[in-house]
Amino acid sequence: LSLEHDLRKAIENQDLVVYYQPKYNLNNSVITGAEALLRWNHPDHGFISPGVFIPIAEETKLIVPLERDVILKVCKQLAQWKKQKIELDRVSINLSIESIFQEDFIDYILKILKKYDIKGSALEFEITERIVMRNEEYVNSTLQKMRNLGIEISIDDFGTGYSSLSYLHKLHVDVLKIDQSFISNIAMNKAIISAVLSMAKSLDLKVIAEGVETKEQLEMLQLLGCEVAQGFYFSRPVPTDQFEELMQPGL
Ligand code: G
Ligand code: G
Ligand code: MN
Ligand code: NA
Repeated sequence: LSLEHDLRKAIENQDLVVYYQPKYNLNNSVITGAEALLRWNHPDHGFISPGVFIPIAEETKLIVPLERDVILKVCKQLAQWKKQKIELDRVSINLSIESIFQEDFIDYILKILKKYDIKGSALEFEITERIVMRNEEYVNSTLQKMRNLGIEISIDDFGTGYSSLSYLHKLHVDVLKIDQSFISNIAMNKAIISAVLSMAKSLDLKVIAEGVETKEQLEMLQLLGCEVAQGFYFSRPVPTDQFEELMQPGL
């Protein structure tokens, strides 16, 4: 209950910061994009994990202003990076179902894109498999509206839900993010990852492997033909100044 109060204050006081975790193209080791991840530096308790405060934010609907703030911060940062000639294909933002269900959500995105002169194609929204697989008309039409703006949609934690694979071509998504549980036990999951990759190829979906922590996992992914990955092996989620350093490997 007190965390709810504190979270409300934190949103007002701008105590939440966005960290960025790079995504790598495995063919050339270039950073192609990043995932935006919230961090809360609490005045008394220090860093509180989103694993703790996101569920509270969802229960209390604070997730809506919270995620709008993330969208704003990311677009503002992208405008800044553009000035600094730091170029990324896309930054992805995790979205909850509550945000998607807000009637004025698309209007909000349009407003922010315009404010910072950012193209929709600079953004990607990550939505969990559970939400996407509900395949609700309202959600699908909202996802399609986002895609019409050039925004890509990815299925986060792919493989942990109960998705029928034959169903994927009907969904309004662009990217599958293979859940880290498959990567952490990659020797056991080779056949599954391989199947996901070939299915994605035939459905014209992109694939990214999440949670890559070791060289062995990376090499196995390369062997299987996975082209993009993120994980602690490359970098943890980092604040903007550290991310900028990662973008300039020569310096
Ligand atoms: O980075 P970390 O492992 O601490 O994140 C924990 C969880 O919090 C992850 O599931 C991540 O997707 C989620 N998360 C981080 N930022 C956001 C956000 O802005 N919105 C939503 N819905 N989830 C987020
Ligand atoms: O639910 P989502 O996939 O958005 O969660 C992303 C979370 O995964 C973040 O909290 C991020 O810190 C965490 N993460 C990113 N890379 C790794 C990794 O290599 N290993 C582990 N254990 N967690 C990771
Ligand atoms: Mn995610
Ligand atoms: Na994930």
